[in-house]
Amino acid sequence: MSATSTDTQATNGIPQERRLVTTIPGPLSTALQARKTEAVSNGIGVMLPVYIAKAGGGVLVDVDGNSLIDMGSGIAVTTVGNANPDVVEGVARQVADFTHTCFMVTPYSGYVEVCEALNRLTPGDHAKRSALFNSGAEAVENAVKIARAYTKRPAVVVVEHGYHGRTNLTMALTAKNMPYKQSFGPFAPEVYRVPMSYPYRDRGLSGKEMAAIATTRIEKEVGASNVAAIIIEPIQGEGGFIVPGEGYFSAMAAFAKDNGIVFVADEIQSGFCRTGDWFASEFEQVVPDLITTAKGIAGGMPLAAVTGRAEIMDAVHAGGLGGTYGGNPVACAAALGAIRWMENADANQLARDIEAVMVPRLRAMAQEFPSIGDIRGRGAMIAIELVRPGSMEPDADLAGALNRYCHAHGVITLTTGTYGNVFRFLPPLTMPTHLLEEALTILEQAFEAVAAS
Ligand code: PLZ
Repeated sequence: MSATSTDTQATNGIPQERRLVTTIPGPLSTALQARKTEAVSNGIGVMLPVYIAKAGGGVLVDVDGNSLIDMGSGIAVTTVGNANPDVVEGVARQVADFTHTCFMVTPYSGYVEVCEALNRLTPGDHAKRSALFNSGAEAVENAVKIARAYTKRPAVVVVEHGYHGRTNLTMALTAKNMPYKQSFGPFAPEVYRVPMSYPYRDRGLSGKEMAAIATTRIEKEVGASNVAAIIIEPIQGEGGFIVPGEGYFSAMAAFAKDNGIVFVADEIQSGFCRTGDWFASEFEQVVPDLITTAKGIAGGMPLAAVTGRAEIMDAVHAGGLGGTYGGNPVACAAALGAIRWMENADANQLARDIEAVMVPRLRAMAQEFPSIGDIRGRGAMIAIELVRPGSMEPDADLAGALNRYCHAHGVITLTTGTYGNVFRFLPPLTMPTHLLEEALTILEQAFEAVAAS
C-alpha cells in the first residue's frame, strides 16, 4: 500500500498490534540501558528503558522486537504519527537539497512557508507575524522578550500548576519544584504566580470566580501597569491536564486586553489538533495576542514558534530575535508535511473520535474504581486524576503502580501533575481504534491487579 497524505493510519508498514516477545524491558534494551548509565548524565532520566527501533501508526517497536501501544506520542509530539509519510517525504527531499544555511544569513522559502501557515492557522484574522525557534522553552522565552519590548514593562504573570520549560527564565515560569527546579536557582526575577482555575479542587468556585481572584491578585500585588505578559496554557500539560472552568481563560484574556498586557497562550502541548481544534484557545473563542507552539508542529523534528499580532511581533529591533538553528530547513520541511497531513486527514475529527472512544470507557471504569476522582481533557488529551477513595487526597503511588503495570503489558503511558497523581493519555491521531480499546482494557486490568494486590 502506498502512503498518501490521506492515509489516516500512517503505519510506517508496521503491523498494528500489541505483541510482547520478551519481558519489558527485554535483554537488548537492558544492555543498552547499562551503556546509557555509563555514557549519559544521570540528570537525564528515562521513564521506561525500552529502546525503540521503529514506530508508526499506534505502536512503537523496540530493539527486542516487542510492539508496544503508544499512548504518549513522545509527550504530545508525534500527533501525526511517527515517521508520518508526509513528514518523511518532506525531510528526505530537504535533507538531500541542503541541511542548513542559517536563516539569518541566507534565507530559504520553507521558513517563510511555515510562518505563513502559522499565521493562517492560529486564531484571529488580524495581521500576524511568526518567528521560529528550536524548543518550546525557547519559544516561551522569546514570547517574553517580545512582550517586554512591545510594552516596555518588566513583569510576567503565570499561573499555578503551569509548565513552560527548563531554561532559567522558563524554570521561573514553571510552578513545580521537583524535578524541574530543585537545585537550579536562583531564578529570573519579575515573575508572579496567581491562581489557576482547577475545577476538581476549587471547592465549587467557577472559572469566572477564579479569574476574579487571579486578576485582583495581579492588581494588588504586581500592579497591572507593570505587567508585560500573562502566560497561560489553555489546557495545562505537565500541571495535570487541568482544564480551567468555563470563563477563566477568556476572563484572563479580557483582563490582559483592558490593561495593555500581552496575552500569551502557551499551546506547546495543546496545539496542532491535539484537543480537537487547531488550538485549544479556540474552545472559548479566545484570540491570544501571542501563541507559542512546538511539539506537534513538526512530527518529531525540533521546531517551535511564536506567532502573534504584527504590531507586537514587529516591535523588536531587527536582529533582536534569532539563533543559529531556529527554523532549520529540515525541521521546516517536516512541519509543512505535518500540517499538510493534518489538513488532509481532518486531524481535529480524528482527535474527537479518540475522545469519543476514551471518555465513555473511563467513565465506566470510574464507576468500578472509586480512586478515579476526575476525568478531564479534550480530544486526544485526556487524563484521569487518582485519589484515595472517599477523599480528594492525591494518590501518586496508585498512578505509579498503574503505570508500571501498563508498561509491563506493552502500553506506553505517562503520569503527570503537581501531585504526580494524574494518569494522562496523548495517543497519536493515527492510533487505530482497536489498539486504543486494547490500551484501555490493559488499564482496566491494571486497576484490577492493583486492587487485588
Ligand atoms: N510549554 C506547555 O508542555 C514541554 C516537558 C517534558 P520544550 N512539555 C514536556 C520534560 O520533562 O522536559 C512544554 C510544555 C508547555 C513549554 C514546554 C517546553 O517545551 O520543547 O520541552 O522546551
